[in-house]
Amino acid sequence: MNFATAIAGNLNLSLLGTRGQTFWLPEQASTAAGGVDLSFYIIYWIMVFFFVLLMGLTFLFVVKYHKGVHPKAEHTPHHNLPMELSWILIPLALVIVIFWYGFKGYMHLTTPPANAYQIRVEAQQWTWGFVYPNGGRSGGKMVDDDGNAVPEAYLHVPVDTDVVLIMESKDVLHSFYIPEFRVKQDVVPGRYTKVWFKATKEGTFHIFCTEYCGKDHSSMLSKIVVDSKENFEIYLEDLIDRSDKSPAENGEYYYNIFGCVQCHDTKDKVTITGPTFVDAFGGQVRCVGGELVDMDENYIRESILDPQARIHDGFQGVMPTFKGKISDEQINDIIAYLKTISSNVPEEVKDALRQVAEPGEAEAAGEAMKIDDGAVTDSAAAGDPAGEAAGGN
Ligand code: HEC
Ligand SMILES: [Cu+2]
Repeated sequence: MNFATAIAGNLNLSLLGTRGQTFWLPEQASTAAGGVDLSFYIIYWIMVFFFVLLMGLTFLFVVKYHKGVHPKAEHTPHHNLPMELSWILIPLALVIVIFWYGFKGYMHLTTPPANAYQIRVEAQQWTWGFVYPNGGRSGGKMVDDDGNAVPEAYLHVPVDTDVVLIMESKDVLHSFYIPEFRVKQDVVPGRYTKVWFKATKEGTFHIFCTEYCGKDHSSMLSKIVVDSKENFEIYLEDLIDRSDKSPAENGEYYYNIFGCVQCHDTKDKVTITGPTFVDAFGGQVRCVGGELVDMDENYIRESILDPQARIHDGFQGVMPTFKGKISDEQINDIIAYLKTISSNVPEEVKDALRQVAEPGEAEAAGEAMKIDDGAVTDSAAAGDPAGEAAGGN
């Protein structure tokens, strides 16, 4: 590959631009890009060569053997061994070369290194979700309802590191594509698929869904941010430390990154796929079968973990379960958020949920815990002789 790359580089086969982009292909930002582009341009230049040759000869022969010049048609020769051998052997050599580079590139792309850094990807109509090894999450819609970019939605990876994405779909067939990395892989419901890469440049690149997956397929976009290794560590830490945010803020954050935003409105009181959350909390919901349910903490929790248990009348039971994916704490934050957007909840309660717990308050709470601990220790101490007595027996 090195030899060929060197030749390709010297001849500038791919018309390489300054940022590694070429005439037909975008910037190269992963270790896979060079090989993919090389295969592409080998085929491309072979085709250019034969196109020019064939069209040129066709034109030449039309002129040379025109009826006016050669009024009488002649028989063509029956055999010409050297010629026949040449049109067998030359194309054979060419397809072997194409196969060799294609196969090597394919094996490279489909075999993730064993020690690659693992990030899980969850595809759903119509967002991407990313789960990091420390439990942190990013993902969701790239642009909020007011048209502002949502950087929390982006996938972050460290530069110069083998990264493997283990991908699953919650609903239909999607396809994960990063043009600058030259990687693309179907994301199939009911099974895991993998894609791996080693990003070579820090920066931000596009993620597309390239499998038509329903109404909003064209907006199933995200971005991948390639961080320096140090910045990636900081990003990971920040992702799980959300103690500087209020419960309502955290709830809104989780509502976005878990993709609730795709199906539930929180601003305009409109029905998307599911019911709106505006003024929902504290009200009542009529379920299929006629049962009237209070829209309270328990109903929200049940809806998230077991959405099919009770279906809101007039809606379809298409909500996926988040059991095993969402923590109790995250559910609590979402409930807090839903309270703050309901007029059924008193203002004082909402204000409290919008407060960030002060470090001082947390300390005070810690002290209260210590006092409790003391009480526990005391009673345990009191119980000790009994324990010893039991041991003595
Ligand atoms: C694919 C679309 C979809 C996604 C994603 C989704 N939901 Fe739903 N959700 C629905 C639909 C449809 C209903 C109504 C049918 C039912 O009750 O299951 C619903 C019902 C609910 C209800 C009950 C409300 C009511 O009026 O009955 C709650 C609470 C809820 N969802 C919360 C969430 C949360 C929180 C998330 C994200 C963690 C989420 N949903 C993600 C589609 C979705
Ligand atoms: Cu898709």
